[in-house]
Amino acid sequence: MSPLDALVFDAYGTLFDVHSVISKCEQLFPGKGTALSQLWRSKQLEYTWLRSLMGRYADFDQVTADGLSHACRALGLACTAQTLAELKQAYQTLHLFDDALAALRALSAMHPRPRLAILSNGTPEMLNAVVKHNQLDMVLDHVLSADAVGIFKPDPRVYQLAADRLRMAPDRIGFVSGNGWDAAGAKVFGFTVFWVNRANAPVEELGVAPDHTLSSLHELPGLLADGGVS
Ligand code: LAC
Repeated sequence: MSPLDALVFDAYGTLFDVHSVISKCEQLFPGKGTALSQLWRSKQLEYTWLRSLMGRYADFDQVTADGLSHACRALGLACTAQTLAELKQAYQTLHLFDDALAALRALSAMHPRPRLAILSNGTPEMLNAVVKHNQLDMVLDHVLSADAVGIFKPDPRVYQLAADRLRMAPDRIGFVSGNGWDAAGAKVFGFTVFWVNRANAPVEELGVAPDHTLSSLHELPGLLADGGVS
Protein backbone atom coordinates (compact mmCIF):
# COMPACT_ATOMS: atom_id res chain seq x y z
CA MET A 1 0.00 0.00 0.00
CA SER A 2 1.34 3.44 -0.94
CA PRO A 3 1.56 6.09 1.77
CA LEU A 4 1.05 8.70 -0.94
CA ASP A 5 -2.27 9.60 -2.54
CA ALA A 6 -0.85 10.90 -5.80
CA LEU A 7 2.26 10.80 -7.92
CA VAL A 8 2.99 13.86 -10.00
CA PHE A 9 5.55 13.54 -12.77
CA ASP A 10 7.65 16.13 -14.50
CA ALA A 11 7.35 15.65 -18.27
CA TYR A 12 10.45 16.59 -20.24
CA GLY A 13 13.53 14.72 -19.07
CA THR A 14 11.46 12.48 -16.77
CA LEU A 15 8.82 10.69 -18.86
CA PHE A 16 9.80 12.03 -22.28
CA ASP A 17 13.35 12.02 -23.57
CA VAL A 18 14.06 15.50 -24.97
CA HIS A 19 17.13 14.09 -26.66
CA SER A 20 15.03 11.83 -28.85
CA VAL A 21 15.23 14.83 -31.23
CA ILE A 22 18.91 14.00 -31.82
CA SER A 23 18.13 11.80 -34.83
CA LYS A 24 16.13 14.60 -36.47
CA CYS A 25 18.88 17.15 -35.63
CA GLU A 26 21.52 14.79 -37.00
CA GLN A 27 19.55 14.23 -40.20
CA LEU A 28 19.35 18.00 -40.77
CA PHE A 29 22.86 18.83 -39.54
CA PRO A 30 25.13 15.78 -39.88
CA GLY A 31 27.73 15.59 -37.11
CA LYS A 32 26.00 18.30 -35.04
CA GLY A 33 22.87 16.47 -33.82
CA THR A 34 23.96 15.86 -30.24
CA ALA A 35 25.48 19.32 -29.77
CA LEU A 36 22.36 21.00 -31.13
CA SER A 37 20.00 18.95 -28.97
CA GLN A 38 22.05 19.61 -25.84
CA LEU A 39 22.42 23.34 -26.38
CA TRP A 40 18.74 23.64 -27.34
CA ARG A 41 17.63 22.00 -24.08
CA SER A 42 20.04 24.01 -22.01
CA LYS A 43 18.93 27.35 -23.56
CA GLN A 44 15.26 26.37 -23.26
CA LEU A 45 15.67 25.83 -19.51
CA GLU A 46 17.85 28.92 -19.05
CA TYR A 47 15.22 31.08 -20.75
CA THR A 48 12.47 29.73 -18.46
CA TRP A 49 14.51 30.74 -15.41
CA LEU A 50 15.55 34.11 -16.83
CA ARG A 51 12.04 35.01 -17.94
CA SER A 52 10.69 34.02 -14.52
CA LEU A 53 13.29 36.23 -12.80
CA MET A 54 12.63 39.13 -15.16
CA GLY A 55 8.86 38.83 -14.77
CA ARG A 56 8.54 38.45 -18.55
CA TYR A 57 6.62 35.23 -19.04
CA ALA A 58 6.31 33.77 -22.52
CA ASP A 59 4.91 30.28 -22.82
CA PHE A 60 7.05 27.15 -23.15
CA ASP A 61 6.28 26.85 -26.85
CA GLN A 62 7.85 30.28 -27.42
CA VAL A 63 10.76 29.61 -25.08
CA THR A 64 11.42 26.29 -26.83
CA ALA A 65 11.46 28.03 -30.23
CA ASP A 66 13.72 30.80 -28.90
CA GLY A 67 16.14 28.29 -27.35
CA LEU A 68 16.33 26.45 -30.66
CA SER A 69 16.98 29.63 -32.68
CA HIS A 70 19.75 30.67 -30.33
CA ALA A 71 21.32 27.20 -30.29
CA CYS A 72 21.37 27.08 -34.11
CA ARG A 73 23.00 30.49 -34.32
CA ALA A 74 25.52 29.71 -31.59
CA LEU A 75 26.58 26.55 -33.44
CA GLY A 76 26.72 28.33 -36.80
CA LEU A 77 23.93 26.21 -38.30
CA ALA A 78 21.84 27.69 -41.09
CA CYS A 79 18.32 27.11 -39.77
CA THR A 80 15.55 28.17 -42.13
CA ALA A 81 12.05 28.90 -40.80
CA GLN A 82 11.09 25.51 -42.24
CA THR A 83 13.89 23.71 -40.35
CA LEU A 84 12.99 25.44 -37.10
CA ALA A 85 9.34 24.47 -37.52
CA GLU A 86 10.28 20.87 -38.32
CA LEU A 87 12.49 20.57 -35.26
CA LYS A 88 9.98 22.18 -32.96
CA GLN A 89 7.33 19.83 -34.31
CA ALA A 90 9.54 16.94 -33.17
CA TYR A 91 8.73 17.95 -29.57
CA GLN A 92 5.21 16.63 -30.09
CA THR A 93 6.50 13.15 -30.81
CA LEU A 94 9.28 12.82 -28.24
CA HIS A 95 9.86 9.23 -27.14
CA LEU A 96 9.07 7.90 -23.71
CA PHE A 97 12.04 6.75 -21.67
CA ASP A 98 12.17 2.93 -21.68
CA ASP A 99 11.20 2.66 -18.01
CA ALA A 100 8.26 5.09 -18.07
CA LEU A 101 5.32 3.10 -19.40
CA ALA A 102 5.92 -0.02 -17.30
CA ALA A 103 6.24 2.11 -14.15
CA LEU A 104 3.04 4.03 -14.86
CA ARG A 105 1.18 0.80 -15.56
CA ALA A 106 2.44 -0.77 -12.32
CA LEU A 107 1.42 2.33 -10.36
CA SER A 108 -2.02 2.21 -11.98
CA ALA A 109 -2.43 -1.37 -10.80
CA MET A 110 -1.72 -0.56 -7.13
CA HIS A 111 -4.46 -0.80 -4.49
CA PRO A 112 -5.44 1.78 -3.55
CA ARG A 113 -4.45 3.35 -6.84
CA PRO A 114 -2.60 6.65 -6.44
CA ARG A 115 -3.78 9.48 -8.69
CA LEU A 116 -1.30 9.98 -11.52
CA ALA A 117 -0.52 13.35 -13.06
CA ILE A 118 1.96 15.37 -15.07
CA LEU A 119 3.03 18.82 -13.87
CA SER A 120 5.17 20.49 -16.48
CA ASN A 121 6.35 23.81 -17.82
CA GLY A 122 5.01 22.70 -21.23
CA THR A 123 1.91 24.38 -22.63
CA PRO A 124 -1.31 22.35 -22.52
CA GLU A 125 -1.13 21.95 -26.33
CA MET A 126 2.46 20.64 -26.26
CA LEU A 127 1.73 18.29 -23.38
CA ASN A 128 -1.51 16.95 -24.77
CA ALA A 129 0.16 16.20 -28.10
CA VAL A 130 3.11 14.28 -26.62
CA VAL A 131 0.91 12.50 -24.06
CA LYS A 132 -1.47 11.37 -26.77
CA HIS A 133 1.35 10.38 -29.11
CA ASN A 134 2.67 8.05 -26.40
CA GLN A 135 -0.81 6.90 -25.33
CA LEU A 136 -0.32 8.08 -21.77
CA ASP A 137 -3.82 9.53 -21.73
CA MET A 138 -4.90 5.98 -20.79
CA VAL A 139 -3.02 6.08 -17.46
CA LEU A 140 -2.88 9.73 -16.42
CA ASP A 141 -5.65 11.43 -14.44
CA HIS A 142 -4.39 15.00 -14.94
CA VAL A 143 -2.03 16.88 -17.23
CA LEU A 144 -1.19 20.17 -15.50
CA SER A 145 0.66 23.04 -17.13
CA ALA A 146 2.60 25.88 -15.54
CA ASP A 147 0.92 28.05 -18.16
CA ALA A 148 -2.11 28.21 -15.83
CA VAL A 149 -0.06 30.31 -13.38
CA GLY A 150 2.11 32.15 -15.92
CA ILE A 151 5.49 31.33 -14.41
CA PHE A 152 7.86 28.37 -14.63
CA LYS A 153 9.15 25.76 -12.21
CA PRO A 154 10.84 25.95 -9.76
CA ASP A 155 8.57 28.83 -8.69
CA PRO A 156 6.45 27.45 -5.82
CA ARG A 157 3.25 28.68 -7.48
CA VAL A 158 3.65 25.96 -10.08
CA TYR A 159 3.96 23.16 -7.50
CA GLN A 160 1.01 24.70 -5.62
CA LEU A 161 -1.05 24.25 -8.77
CA ALA A 162 -0.74 20.46 -8.42
CA ALA A 163 -1.78 20.53 -4.75
CA ASP A 164 -4.73 22.76 -5.64
CA ARG A 165 -5.93 20.72 -8.61
CA LEU A 166 -5.52 17.42 -6.78
CA ARG A 167 -7.03 18.94 -3.62
CA MET A 168 -4.32 17.34 -1.53
CA ALA A 169 -1.83 18.55 1.03
CA PRO A 170 1.72 18.60 -0.43
CA ASP A 171 2.86 15.81 1.92
CA ARG A 172 0.31 13.41 0.36
CA ILE A 173 1.90 13.95 -3.05
CA GLY A 174 5.00 12.28 -4.41
CA PHE A 175 6.77 14.36 -7.06
CA VAL A 176 8.93 12.54 -9.57
CA SER A 177 11.52 14.32 -11.68
CA GLY A 178 14.58 13.46 -13.68
CA ASN A 179 15.70 17.09 -13.45
CA GLY A 180 17.78 17.73 -10.33
CA TRP A 181 16.79 21.43 -10.17
CA ASP A 182 13.10 20.49 -10.39
CA ALA A 183 13.50 17.86 -7.66
CA ALA A 184 15.06 20.58 -5.47
CA GLY A 185 12.21 23.03 -6.18
CA ALA A 186 9.60 20.39 -5.38
CA LYS A 187 11.35 19.47 -2.13
CA VAL A 188 11.49 23.11 -1.02
CA PHE A 189 7.75 23.31 -1.76
CA GLY A 190 7.00 20.34 0.48
CA PHE A 191 6.39 17.31 -1.75
CA THR A 192 7.92 13.91 -1.10
CA VAL A 193 10.47 13.87 -3.89
CA PHE A 194 11.78 11.06 -6.07
CA TRP A 195 14.72 12.08 -8.20
CA VAL A 196 15.20 9.80 -11.19
CA ASN A 197 18.93 10.04 -11.65
CA ARG A 198 19.40 7.94 -14.77
CA ALA A 199 22.76 9.54 -15.57
CA ASN A 200 24.19 9.01 -12.09
CA ALA A 201 24.76 12.76 -11.79
CA PRO A 202 25.84 14.49 -8.59
CA VAL A 203 23.02 16.09 -6.59
CA GLU A 204 22.41 19.80 -7.29
CA GLU A 205 23.99 22.01 -4.63
CA LEU A 206 20.87 23.94 -3.72
CA GLY A 207 20.70 23.27 0.00
CA VAL A 208 18.03 20.54 -0.20
CA ALA A 209 18.14 16.88 -1.12
CA PRO A 210 15.45 14.66 -2.66
CA ASP A 211 13.80 12.16 -0.33
CA HIS A 212 14.61 9.28 -2.66
CA THR A 213 17.07 8.88 -5.52
CA LEU A 214 16.25 6.22 -8.12
CA SER A 215 18.40 5.03 -10.97
CA SER A 216 15.30 4.30 -13.03
CA LEU A 217 11.51 4.60 -12.84
CA HIS A 218 11.38 0.80 -12.61
CA GLU A 219 12.25 1.17 -8.91
CA LEU A 220 9.31 3.43 -8.05
CA PRO A 221 6.34 1.03 -7.81
CA GLY A 222 8.32 -1.44 -5.68
CA LEU A 223 9.54 1.30 -3.35
CA LEU A 224 5.99 2.46 -2.74
CA ALA A 225 4.58 -1.05 -2.36
CA ASP A 226 7.30 -2.22 0.04
CA GLY A 227 6.61 0.58 2.48
CA GLY A 228 10.02 2.12 1.73
CA VAL A 229 8.38 5.54 1.62
CA SER A 230 7.07 7.19 4.75
C1 LAC B 1 9.09 20.18 -17.60
C2 LAC B 1 10.52 20.41 -18.03
C3 LAC B 1 11.10 21.66 -17.62
O1 LAC B 1 8.58 20.97 -16.79
O2 LAC B 1 11.33 19.37 -17.66
O3 LAC B 1 8.49 19.23 -18.09
